[in-house]
Amino acid sequence: MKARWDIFCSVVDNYGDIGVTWRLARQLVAEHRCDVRLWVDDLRAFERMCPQIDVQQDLQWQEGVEVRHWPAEWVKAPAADVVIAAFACQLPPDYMEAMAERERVPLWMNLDYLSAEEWVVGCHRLPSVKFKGVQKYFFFPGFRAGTGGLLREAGLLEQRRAFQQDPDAQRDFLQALGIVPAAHARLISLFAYENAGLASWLDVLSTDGRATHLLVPEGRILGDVQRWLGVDRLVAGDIQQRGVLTVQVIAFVRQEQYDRLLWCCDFNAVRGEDSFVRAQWAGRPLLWHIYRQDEDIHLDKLDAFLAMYTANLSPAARAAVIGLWQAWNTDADMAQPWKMLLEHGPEVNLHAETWCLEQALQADLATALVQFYESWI
Ligand code: TRH
Repeated sequence: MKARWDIFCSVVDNYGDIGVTWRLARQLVAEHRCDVRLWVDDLRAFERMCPQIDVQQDLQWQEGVEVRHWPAEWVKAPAADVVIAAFACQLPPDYMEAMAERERVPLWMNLDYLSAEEWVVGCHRLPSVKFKGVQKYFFFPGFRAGTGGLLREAGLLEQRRAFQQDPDAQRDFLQALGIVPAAHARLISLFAYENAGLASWLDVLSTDGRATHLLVPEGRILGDVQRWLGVDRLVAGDIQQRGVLTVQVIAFVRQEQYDRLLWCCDFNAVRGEDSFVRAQWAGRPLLWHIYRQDEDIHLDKLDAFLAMYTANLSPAARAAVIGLWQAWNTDADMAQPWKMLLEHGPEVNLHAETWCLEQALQADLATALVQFYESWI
């Protein structure tokens, strides 16, 4: 019998909550033959990365996943064999009752936030709270051995490599999105939150010795881009030129297309959680805009990742990567750190692929969840 999984996603803000759960749901269906119901409280956020979503439908099937609108007024539904509360979201009280009423109680997990901090290893798979005999467990994704790993579909790296070795496929893909970079221009994607340091980075890119074509998906950073360009309102399709820098605004694309976009770029600025992981699988150098948390605790997370990521770089390249990422995450001036990074370009490029391969040695998150369930029953 196929195991039935319920994944609960409450969209707090932005796209990471739905981005992660949608990716996980699809993978459980496609690679582990699970029956998956994905409960989402905000179908509009979902629609951005999956345009075939019908926001009016409470129940629909998408790529083998039963997508359910998670209504404010809960309608009774039987509990599944495995229940995932993504990012510590609160399950409907009636659903919790349904879990407790089952003959065999379900495996209930909190799928936590991604962090490279060491303590994650000690907490991964630990029991959390209990509700009427139903035990909840912590499940932590992560970069270290002993965590739940990262979302990575089977064959992803092979597909990525084939695409990166096929200039025609890349050109056709970009052209279909209206992107035609000049020959030899450096292609950069920019997905970030508001950032006061952006202007200094754009200044240096516009006066650099090499041309840059910057792709900016519509979103939160656009205000800073507009201010730097001195224009009122940018929309998808707009292209502006300043010195050797071309700035192109692009529409938010489907998740699979966003992967390909990252694969095409020489450098990717990403944010949050899911785009951050996808940029690592792209095997290209990246810059992470971490999601801000109270009391700057996100900076500990940033340092923990940087310590791991740069451990095998030469001291000078390590300092360059750390300097750039720290500047970006503290709204500091980006000019000098960017120039430093360029000086170590070849080493940092090579390292991006090595890091990707090292991370791919771990079991992926979906497999780790399935294995946990199998060992639990
Ligand atoms: O959007 P994010 O900032 O999301 C989150 C949320 O804020 C969440 O609450 C917080 O906990 C988390 O960050 C840390 O960044 P993220 O995680 O990268 O999610 C973006 C998703 O959008 C990801 O799945 C990739 C997808 N995407 C597309 O599908 N198409 C696009 O064009 C772009 C730019 C992104």
